[in-house]
Amino acid sequence: MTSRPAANPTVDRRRFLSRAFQATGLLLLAGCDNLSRSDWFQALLGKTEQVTKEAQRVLSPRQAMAKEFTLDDLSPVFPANGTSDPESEEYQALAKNGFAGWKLEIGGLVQTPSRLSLDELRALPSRTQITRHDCVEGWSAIAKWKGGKLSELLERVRPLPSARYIVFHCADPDEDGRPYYESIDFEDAHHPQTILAYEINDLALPIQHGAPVRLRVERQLGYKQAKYIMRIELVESFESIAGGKGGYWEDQGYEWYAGI
Ligand SMILES: Nc1nc2c(c(=O)[nH]1)N[C@H]1C(S)=C(S)[C@@H](COP(=O)(O)O)O[C@H]1N2
Ligand SMILES: [Mo]
Repeated sequence: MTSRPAANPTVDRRRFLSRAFQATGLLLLAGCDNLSRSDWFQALLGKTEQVTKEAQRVLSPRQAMAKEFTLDDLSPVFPANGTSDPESEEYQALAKNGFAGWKLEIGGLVQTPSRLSLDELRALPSRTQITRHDCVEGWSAIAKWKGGKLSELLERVRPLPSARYIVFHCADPDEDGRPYYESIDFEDAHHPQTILAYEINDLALPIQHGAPVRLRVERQLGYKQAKYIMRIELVESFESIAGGKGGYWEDQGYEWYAGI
């Protein structure tokens, strides 16, 4: 996931020194309020501003952006994986009507529990991004996704201070009746590339990819990208949900934080 090692050792060394400098600047920033008036520190601040993005990558890699691609990079075929058509009667009825009757329920630890139609979700500030999806089963594919920003949705429902995780409940139970679900924390929920996607490659999300809405949380692996989202629940802990590990695959031993 990190950038390839540079072939040129001088460039490598320069990168290292510049990162060390940035990190030092930020550490000073964190600890030395009283230095902010001195000239040299103002100068350092100016420099720091230019490189803050880089420095953040070093100090808090979870806030870094996932790599974005161009239209030329789109995969000719984007495979469907896991459920490709939920069997439940409720879902089938919604699909028949083009999801006109679908409402996304957002509840749990929020001040304003809400139900949003697809049109209301489409009216949220959105983001479009071309990213690579990596499945643990060994395939990757690049697609263009458009969706409402999860951060904007959360702002509207006003999370209570005790809320720590966002749980996505999906429409597709497995053969044993265990529903697919996933969860992320607020750091990922507020990441600019975390969206509730309703379009893939400029088309309404088809059923195989999670219609009407699926999660894109681009710094993590495929199984975190919950499809067929019916309900979002804010919780303090996911211990009492299903197997207690925060997701369908997590309950079967996968990592909860599936960073790439
Ligand atoms: N509801 C639901 N979401 C899901 C799955 C699933 O079976 N059900 N499979 C996951 C896995 S393992 C992957 S790789 C991706 C596949 O997304 P795609 O079908 O759009 O390729 O969805 C993820 N989200
Ligand atoms: Mo996957």
